[in-house]
Amino acid sequence: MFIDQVSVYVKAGDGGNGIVAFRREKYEPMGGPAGGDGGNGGDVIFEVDEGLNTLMDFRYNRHLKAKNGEQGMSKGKHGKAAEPLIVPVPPGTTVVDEETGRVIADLVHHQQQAYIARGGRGGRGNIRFATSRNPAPHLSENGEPGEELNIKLELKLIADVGLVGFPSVGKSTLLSVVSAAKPKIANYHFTTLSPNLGVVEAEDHRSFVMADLPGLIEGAHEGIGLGHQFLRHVERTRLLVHVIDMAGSEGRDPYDDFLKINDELTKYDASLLEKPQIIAANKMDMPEANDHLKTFQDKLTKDIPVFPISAFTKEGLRAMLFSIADQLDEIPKETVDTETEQEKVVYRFEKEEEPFVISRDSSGTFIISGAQVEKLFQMTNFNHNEAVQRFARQMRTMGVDEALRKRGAEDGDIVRILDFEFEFIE
Ligand SMILES: Nc1nc2c(ncn2[C@@H]2O[C@H](COP(=O)(O)OP(=O)(O)OP(=O)(O)O)[C@@H](O)[C@H]2O)c(=O)[nH]1
Ligand SMILES: [Mg+2]
Repeated sequence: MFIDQVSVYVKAGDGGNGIVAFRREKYEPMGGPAGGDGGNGGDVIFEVDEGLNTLMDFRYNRHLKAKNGEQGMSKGKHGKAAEPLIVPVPPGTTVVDEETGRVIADLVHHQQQAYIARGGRGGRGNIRFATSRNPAPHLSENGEPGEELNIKLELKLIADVGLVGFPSVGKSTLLSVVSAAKPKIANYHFTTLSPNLGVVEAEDHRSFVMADLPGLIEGAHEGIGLGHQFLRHVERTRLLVHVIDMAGSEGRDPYDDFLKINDELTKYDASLLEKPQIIAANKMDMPEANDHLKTFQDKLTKDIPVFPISAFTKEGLRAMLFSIADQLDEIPKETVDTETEQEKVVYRFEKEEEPFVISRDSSGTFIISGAQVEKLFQMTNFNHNEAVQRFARQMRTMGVDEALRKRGAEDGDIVRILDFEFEFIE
């Protein structure tokens, strides 16, 4: 129901280029091939960190790029492979391919990993192309480009903290000043008709999810007012923040409010009162609030912490948020039930595509596109004639020549792949 969503671009590292080199040692002026392979590019891997509960970090970091592999070196040395980029995500994160809508991964338990984008393979150096017929090849391969894609991350939010209290005590106002949520605020009852969730970040960067619930009144458990339908959201929270209008702006007695709301909660479900509760004594900016607070504290028999605050002036909020974060640290999250704990499918990122597609632009140029040919093209080092010849052979084997001929290509026609143009030669 409540979904935190963010779009992110991911790019795995490109493989390093292989190189063309020859041994040149003292007594061996023109030795054999010695060009090393490029290292593999880094993968982009998501890993569940159970300490996280929001996608907030991604809002400031929408581009995730793994490093490229190193180039091959002379003397047959391989380039170093790049380390994978491991990105922590909160449990419950679903990763969707933005283009196809396909679910790439469902990340559930601690340290579960999923490959989101694969790093490119390192290109081969000329050592690897040596054969008995061509012992000194002037041919190497460029690295394979790393996978790149746009993804959408989705996190189903479960509130850690629920705000309960009478209508108009300032629950929505409170949520609006401690989170980016923009709930409707007004001085009439039942302004809030359905729960609003916001992600709250304490100043030390601990964060939690807070739900602003519709106001409760006497008889809510029997369906009076907006009724009890929202109390089920309260059931799933770990901590209740009982918001009280300490100014008594509507003529009610604050302590009486406190008893009545707790009574409603108990009648709905007695276990609700076992949840840890703190009291947010709100509207302390009003002149009469201080006297009320004293009386309230005198009457309060339960050992519940009271935080005098003003959602208006933001006074007292910092201390309250710290205390909430501290308490949440102590309260375990609902344990994932064993059924969902069982092997979750991790969907791998693979594209099924035509190896190539031929089209023509308005000037009649043939355009060859498609991931597979484009990859071959990018892996070809056109500085070496032998590499160019190899590329031509690969195209022929894939059936590109044949297909071009069928589309009517003739000697001398212009063919383009990416930004590279060449002539078609029968
Ligand atoms: N003086 C003062 N007024 C406040 C404070 N917090 C909220 N208010 C006012 O109280 C009124 C009700 O605020 P809301 O945040 O809509 O109250 P609510 O608890 O969400 O109300 P419902 O959604 O109807 O249950 C608004 O007019 C607010 O401006 C505060 O700290 N001081
Ligand atoms: Mg409200």
